[in-house]
Amino acid sequence: MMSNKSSIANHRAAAWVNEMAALCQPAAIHWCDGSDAEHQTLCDLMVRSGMLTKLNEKLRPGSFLARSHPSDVARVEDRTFICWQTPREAGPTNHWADAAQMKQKLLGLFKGSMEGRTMYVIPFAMGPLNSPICKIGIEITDSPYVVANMRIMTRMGQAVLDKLGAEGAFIPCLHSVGAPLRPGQKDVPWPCEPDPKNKYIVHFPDEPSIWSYGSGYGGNALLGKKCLALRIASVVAWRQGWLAEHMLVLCLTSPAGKRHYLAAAFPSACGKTNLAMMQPTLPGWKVTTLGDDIAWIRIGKDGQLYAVNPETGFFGVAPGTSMKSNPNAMAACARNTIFTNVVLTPEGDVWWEDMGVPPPKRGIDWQGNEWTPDSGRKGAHPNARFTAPVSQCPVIDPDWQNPDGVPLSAILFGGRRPHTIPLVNEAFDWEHGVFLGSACGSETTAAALGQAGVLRRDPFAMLPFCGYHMGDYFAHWLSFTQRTDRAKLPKVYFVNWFRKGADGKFLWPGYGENARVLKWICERVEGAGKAQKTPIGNLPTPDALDLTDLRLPEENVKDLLALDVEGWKKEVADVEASYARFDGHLPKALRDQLDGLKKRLAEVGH
Ligand code: SAT
Ligand code: MN
Repeated sequence: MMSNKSSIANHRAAAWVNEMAALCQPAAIHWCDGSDAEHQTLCDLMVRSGMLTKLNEKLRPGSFLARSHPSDVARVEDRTFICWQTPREAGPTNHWADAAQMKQKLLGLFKGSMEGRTMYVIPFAMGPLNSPICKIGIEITDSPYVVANMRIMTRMGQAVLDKLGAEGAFIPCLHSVGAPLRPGQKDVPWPCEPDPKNKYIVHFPDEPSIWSYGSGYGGNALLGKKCLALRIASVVAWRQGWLAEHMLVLCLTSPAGKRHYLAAAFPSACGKTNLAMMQPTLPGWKVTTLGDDIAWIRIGKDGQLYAVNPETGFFGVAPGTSMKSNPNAMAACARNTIFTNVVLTPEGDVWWEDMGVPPPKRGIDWQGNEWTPDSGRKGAHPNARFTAPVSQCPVIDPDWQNPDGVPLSAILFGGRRPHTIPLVNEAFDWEHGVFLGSACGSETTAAALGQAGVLRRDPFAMLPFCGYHMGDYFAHWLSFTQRTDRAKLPKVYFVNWFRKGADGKFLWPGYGENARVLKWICERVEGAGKAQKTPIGNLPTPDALDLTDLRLPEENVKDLLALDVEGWKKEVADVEASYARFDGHLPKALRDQLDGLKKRLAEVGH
């Protein structure tokens, strides 16, 4: 078999690649070095095969458009498996499968799966290469689209092989789109397994290893991201005493130059990218970005929690991204970007719904069909994405690659909650904060296949990403009071930009105005900032938020900060129902939190 590398220093890596090649039967093997020349060759190849369309070099330099198969547009949570020894270890929120049986199934699926295709070997690192937290993976894939995306999303190529050396350990990640090319068979633009029931995103946490079959899309196929940096890393973190979280990381700098680093967990497609790089409307305040999706958090030498973004790219939702909602994301994806499932304009540029510019009179929609704005159909898929380098974000934080990470002042949880949940709520202490995280709920979005817009409990925004028993995960969070001085732990908040009024309209303008909430959080962290103790947490007093020049009706502010006792009673019942599934694994401290909240609500009810 043809390969561009006859020998590599790491014998385990070489042996594993040979073994997988014997299984998958590719026509050739290509070890990726991550170079510009390699990237160019791969993009040319994909343009020829129809997988990529080159965008207008003047309007969108170095950028491409891909259109996925219509069945392959989002993560497939139903087809995502965690193979622990027993289902108990995976817990009630994961799909468990018996490791031996699943391996047999996968060996059958992967047998000959790369026939007629090139097998790409991608050495990649999550986290800065010089960071103690850095983890190395090797992804084998038959998708050049995956290679091009991994090059943006991770540190990838020769430097990683060098770091791996002869003896270094790596996490094997095997991926195939599951569409072998028989001799003479014509390829399609987006090969994949069209039958959703035949896709498998499988994790073996004990090995650890990742096997992904049948999908070429984002979180299913870029295995460094959700599979390694969240599901597998959450398990490693649990064992080693750190945290792998679905969080953005930002730095908020006050007009006086005081800096606070914040991490925030919201479910997929709930505005993490927008918050991570927002432009504060408050004069003199500045946000700089460290990451928009994943944070690895460790206790530093000084006892504080330090966060590292293990990624190097943004895999952001395109629809809704505009100069108004997120000018920094617009700048980040102005060049060297891969767009997936957006509209192609006649000029060779891209467009999507709520981009803030008029749609082209005609274009090609995400399915490759002629499209006009009055066709009654969406031009871009609601989960259309841009893959853009973090380095292109105009407000990138100078410490975003700091190997030790940045010290967190506060941790925020949030979700899409049209009712009940106030704009911002401060936890009384760490345990109460963990309770708020465990009770996280949100309306579902297009980021995962399935119905959008229904409320589901998504503890810590980790429901699809926690690799072990969620009850044990809660206990792990609670254990941090024993791992460090409680006073050094970040303060915890729950925020909700999505509360609606009786007229169904959002009460809060969101985006850059969210800086007003962040400002209050920083004031609280510093021991100032006015708050009132309520049964659910500390809420800002009516005059505590800086609403200068906001021109928001007073009614809205009142409603946003109102304590909806009846709504909260329902909330408590719903959280209690969601806890039932954790049975013996639910920490007593959280049961106590729930009981305490119930009691406090009952008292105001009288
Ligand atoms: O999982 S993806 O990386 O495709 C995006 C998300 O759902 O957060
Ligand atoms: Mn995400």
